[in-house]
Amino acid sequence: MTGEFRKRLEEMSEITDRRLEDYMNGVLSGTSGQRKVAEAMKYSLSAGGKRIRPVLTMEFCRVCGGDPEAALPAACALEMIHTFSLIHDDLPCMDDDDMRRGKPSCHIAFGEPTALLAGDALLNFAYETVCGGRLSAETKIALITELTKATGVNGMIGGQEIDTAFEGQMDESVLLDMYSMKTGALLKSACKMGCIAAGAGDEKIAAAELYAEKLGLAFQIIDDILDVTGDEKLLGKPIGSDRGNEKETFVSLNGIENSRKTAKTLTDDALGALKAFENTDFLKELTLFLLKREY
Ligand code: GRG
Repeated sequence: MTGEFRKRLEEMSEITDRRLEDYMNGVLSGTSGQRKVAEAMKYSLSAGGKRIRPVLTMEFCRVCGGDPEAALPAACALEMIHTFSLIHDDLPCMDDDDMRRGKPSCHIAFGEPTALLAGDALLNFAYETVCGGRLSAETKIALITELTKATGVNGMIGGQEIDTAFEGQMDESVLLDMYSMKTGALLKSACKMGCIAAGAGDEKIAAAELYAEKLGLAFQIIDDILDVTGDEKLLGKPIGSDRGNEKETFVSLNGIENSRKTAKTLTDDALGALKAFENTDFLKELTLFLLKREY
């Protein structure tokens, strides 16, 4: 990992953090009786996290010739939806996890009803955020269409339903479909929304989609590996918690070494899809960073 890459990654993540803070301060300034839910939104959103989705959006916008700043509202909206999914995922009715991003989960800090509402409010505020900013109305509609599809019943929420409701032993093809929906759909949107914000054509959008499909699966397989081998302090949550001990993961079906090999192959495929773009040094390093990540 070059120093230049790390510096830019930090810069982009700080730009996202600052804008998210501005949005949350705006939300807080208009509250009275509902202040607790706004505080819960801000608490979970500012608890850290790698900010991978916003970075992907801004970077795909840049490699498509757009201004990453114009994609920032969309990038922040993705982080809001991601954070909403983590808040709900930690609830007792889902994975029932007490720690997230190194801090007590939202429902531990604010109580279950407020955590549920904070997730709902972040989801709604994400769409309000995409409606702001300086892109054309047509581009904003394209961005919102992409985001709703990725989040909805045939995307992240559908993937979560398969994960929680599936009975019996999950075979690999069902597991991979579930991963593509639960984790992959939002990552795919992050890449595609960067292209859309830049006004890119169908060919570029299709290449971003292919890149993200491969990256999304590699990302979730690495997540499974870290859930077995990771360091709880670095991960900010207990290991062994992601899908519950009794559920299949890519690692439980294939073992750690084979899972690492598959993640590497998927990463190589993702790198191949970047050939459709120019100036991809940062994206290449990011793709490799995600393969080797420890958190
Ligand atoms: C509407 C009821 C309702 C639920 C929403 C809960 C849910 C649907 C979806 C859960 C999706 C989920 C938790 C997917 C896991 C994806 C994943 C690998 C998360 C970790 O992402 P990182 O590593 O996390 O980017 P940080 O903390 O770095 O942002």
